[in-house]
Amino acid sequence: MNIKSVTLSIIKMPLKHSFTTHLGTVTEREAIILEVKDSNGISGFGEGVAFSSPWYTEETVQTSYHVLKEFLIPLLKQKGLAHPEAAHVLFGSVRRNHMAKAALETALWDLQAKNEGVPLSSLIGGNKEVIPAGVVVGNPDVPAALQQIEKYLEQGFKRVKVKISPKDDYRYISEIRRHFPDLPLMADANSAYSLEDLARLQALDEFGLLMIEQPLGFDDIIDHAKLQGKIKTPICLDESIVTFEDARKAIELGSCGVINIKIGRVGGLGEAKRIHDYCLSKGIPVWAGGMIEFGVSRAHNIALASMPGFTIPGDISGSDRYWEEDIIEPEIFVKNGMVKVPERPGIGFELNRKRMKEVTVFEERFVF
Ligand code: OSB
Ligand code: MG
Repeated sequence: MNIKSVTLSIIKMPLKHSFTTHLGTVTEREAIILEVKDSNGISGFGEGVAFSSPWYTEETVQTSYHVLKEFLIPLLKQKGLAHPEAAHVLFGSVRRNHMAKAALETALWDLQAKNEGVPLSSLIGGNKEVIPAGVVVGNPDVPAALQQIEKYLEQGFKRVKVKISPKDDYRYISEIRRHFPDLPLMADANSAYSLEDLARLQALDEFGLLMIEQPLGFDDIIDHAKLQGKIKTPICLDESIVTFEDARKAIELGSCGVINIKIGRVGGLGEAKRIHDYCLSKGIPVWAGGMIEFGVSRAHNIALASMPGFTIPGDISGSDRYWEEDIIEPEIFVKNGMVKVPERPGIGFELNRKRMKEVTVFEERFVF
């Protein structure tokens, strides 16, 4: 790869509807859009998915920016890179900071695919033409949640995920189940419970949830194994799996039956692929998680979800789920509950430069 420049743009956009978990409410989204340019004049795009504050993981927009500017971009400039597969080793001298690494690494994957003239999905071994769309409802108010679910089902979404906490779980899920008895439904707790809540979690077994996501500690795989032995609903891990080794250990311990893979959380597409391959070999289904992201990250998620082990609809919705106008063209849309995997080279979407101008709050270019 012959990189000539890297451009970092911090963008900011309000959400169409606020998104609530027990950890807080998101009403506005900041992110870093990263563009790498090579000597062929080709551009690759990545998105830094850290939030403005460290509520989901320890990273923020500002920490990612700092790590990219002071460490990752200089490493790439000084040492160069033969293939995006090697980025994991190149960035190995920087501990964690996975979302910062993934922002740059995913842009390199897009660039590589474009140089080879193939869709990113094909380059990483994807074999699907369309993928099923799933949607997340982040609204603790029952009537509002029911109304949203109704609307999403009309749009054809294949699976609905809701956010739960011990404050109001049984009533919340039972109301949804009463209105939608056959809905493929799952619940994400974002670590709202502890083992002391065992009875509450066992009570949810009766609702036939597809899975319960990250009920216990954000960094735990031990208590999750204990819990999985005592509840029927499969546990899906999100926050706890930040490396391939975490996935291997969680599966060996029996901490989960399903894994949610997020490219940003695990530090890049290469690591996401390794986790996918391992889970496929162990019969553990995976799905692509969401980060309330813009189109660039959504496009990378679509490529990821085209791989054979992604057998469950992920948190993949269209551009219009959160945004009045996305930063890519064409926008991503859901048709009959499915999203098309692009056939054009790379991520298959262009950056909408006009929209980028409207939402960019800071920009800096690093020339190699
Ligand atoms: O826990 O999966 C999560 C969004 C932001 C941070 C964490 C999570 C989420 C979601 C996905 O639930 C929402 C989406 O992108 O549609
Ligand atoms: Mg989650």
